[in-house]
Amino acid sequence: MLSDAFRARIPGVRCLVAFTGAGMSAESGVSTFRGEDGIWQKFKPEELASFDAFIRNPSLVWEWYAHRKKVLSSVEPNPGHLALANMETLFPEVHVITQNIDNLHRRAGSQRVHELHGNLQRNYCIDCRNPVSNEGLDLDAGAPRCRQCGGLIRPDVIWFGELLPLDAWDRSIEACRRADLFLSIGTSGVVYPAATLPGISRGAGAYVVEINPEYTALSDFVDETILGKSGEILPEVVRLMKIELRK
Ligand code: BJW
Ligand code: ZN
Repeated sequence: MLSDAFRARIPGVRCLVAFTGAGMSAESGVSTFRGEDGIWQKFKPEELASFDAFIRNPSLVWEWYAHRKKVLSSVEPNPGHLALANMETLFPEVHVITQNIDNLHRRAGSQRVHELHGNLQRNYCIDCRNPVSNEGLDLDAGAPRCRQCGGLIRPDVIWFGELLPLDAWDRSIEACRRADLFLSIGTSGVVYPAATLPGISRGAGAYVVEINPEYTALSDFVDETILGKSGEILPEVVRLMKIELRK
């Protein structure tokens, strides 16, 4: 399953970057965005995933996020998440750069997680910026309000047109520049600036491998694509990595 070129790289890996998207969590039961089963089939991104949409109709946007928070409260990391956490025992430095907001990498035990699009565990007031936990939210009466100032509370996620968190972005760029091996997992690679990361890492010398059941916008720009589900491929990659490292 691993090419000779991929295998040959493994013993020299000091820094590994896993860059993940919604497909990473598909086998945990979390919907992807695009494609046949994606949530954008049912909901329009421009009506839900922008600040303008939120201000236009906060209750509608909250209905969508309340539903997704509920889904996330009942899902578990899958064998793919666990395999990535396991890679930390094999290489000196492992970074997970994720576009996902589901917290599943941390729950699987990954230590260096850089969240580019926020985290659904957190919320904040758009006026006073006060952070609000999920436990502190009252979602029964439409869009929740801040207890300090009465402002609207929003989920701490990154919508279209918003800047990515600067610290997570800077740490990601640095890791991409240091990486010897870069795995792009379960992302369609169409959302920017996240989609620039595989190219940045490859330009700095990393061997870039994509893992996805389908070819994507990134496929022409990686060293190889392994076609398959991450929950099945990644445990096998770990097994083969261990064999290469024992040689
Ligand atoms: C499996 C699998 C299995 C299935 N195993 N794999 C024109 C050109 C270029 C850029 C732009 C443009 N117009 C606007 C922009 C900028 C815009 C952008 O990129 N738009 C493009 C869509 C055109 N980007 C932004 O606005 C970003 N900010 C920004 O640029 O700031 C600068 C700026 C400021 C002011 C003005 C203008 C610019 C912010 C982007 C924020 C993205 N937010 C979302 C929502 C997060 C919150 C939430 O979840 O509700 O992030 S959108 C959504 O897409 C989400 C995801 O993180 C992101 C990426 O999606 P992902 O993860 O790749 O999922 P899918 O569904 O696309 O793919 C899943 C893949 O899994 C598929 O390939 C499957 O095959 C695969 N798969 N099963 C492995 N078992
Ligand atoms: Zn407030």
